[in-house]
Amino acid sequence: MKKNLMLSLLAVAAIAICSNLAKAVEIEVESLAISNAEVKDCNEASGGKVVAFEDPKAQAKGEIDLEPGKYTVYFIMSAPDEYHDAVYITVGKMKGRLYPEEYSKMTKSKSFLVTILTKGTCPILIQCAETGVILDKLIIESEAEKKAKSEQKKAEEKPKDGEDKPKDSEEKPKDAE
Ligand SMILES: [Ca+2]
Repeated sequence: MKKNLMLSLLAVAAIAICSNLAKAVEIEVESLAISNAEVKDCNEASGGKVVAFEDPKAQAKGEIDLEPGKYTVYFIMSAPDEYHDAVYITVGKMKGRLYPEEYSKMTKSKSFLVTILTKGTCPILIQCAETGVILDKLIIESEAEKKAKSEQKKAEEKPKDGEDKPKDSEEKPKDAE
């Protein structure tokens, strides 16, 4: 019985490691090397801080290790209107121009697709396209993870008839011997 418990603990650990690997990378913009921009406190923001791009020369620089593959890149950000809403984001050699999906609230931006061909350190550069943008964090989500998520969502939506489905039915390993 002890052996079984050990095995199930190992399995739990393996699952934890795998799901951790699949997690989207979230980079607080305030944690990057900022120039010509101000880090500001913001209660509703992740990490309690945002970076305001009020200077056309504003930028944020960093780097990240990525496995080869396809990634969806987007911001959590806010902007006042369509004339003050755009930032350039460069991941590796690919550059995109992103802006929020809605105005005057902290929300997701449009996304762009990045392909990483070689394993290694990948430079990240965020540059001002229009002033007035407030950046909370940058999210880099692997396409494989996105696919897994949407499949999970589909599976959750399937049982339509009957009572409410229990949402967090996490199965914990039983300590019974
Ligand atoms: Ca933040």
